[in-house]
Amino acid sequence: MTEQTLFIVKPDAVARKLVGQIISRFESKGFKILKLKMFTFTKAQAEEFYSVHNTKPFFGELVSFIASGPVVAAVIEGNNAVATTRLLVGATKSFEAAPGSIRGDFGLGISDNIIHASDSKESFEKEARVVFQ
Ligand code: FUP
Repeated sequence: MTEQTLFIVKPDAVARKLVGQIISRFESKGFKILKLKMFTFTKAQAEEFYSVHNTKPFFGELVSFIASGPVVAAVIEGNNAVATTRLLVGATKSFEAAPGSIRGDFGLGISDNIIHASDSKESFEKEARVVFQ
């Protein structure tokens, strides 16, 4: 089923010049890029983006990290986009993520885990609204 989802190349990956390699993985997999934007989150925008986590102990760290430098956000489209993108991204803790996944190949961190991807259609709709207005 054709779906859309959103991913964000996080500040750690932008700083490490991994943007091209990461976007390339989604293109190689067959997804179509519908929207692409480089920007830096304001603190308020980051708090809204991550509002589902606002009771978690790591919320402050999460918000300050995502707002710490430029990110690249994309809306992509393709078959089973939400679940397949999560597979390409890999487990949350990069040091546990499977080799072959983006986090598994490029990172070691938890907050600084290279990439964010929407985890449901509802999350995609909310996150796309926050990022692309
Ligand atoms: P994911 O969907 O894989 O990005 O992971 P979650 O939605 O569970 O977590 C969102 C973000 O919170 C992760 F990208 C990293 C951060 N996080 C922490 O910093 N500490 C934790 O213990 C869990 C998540």
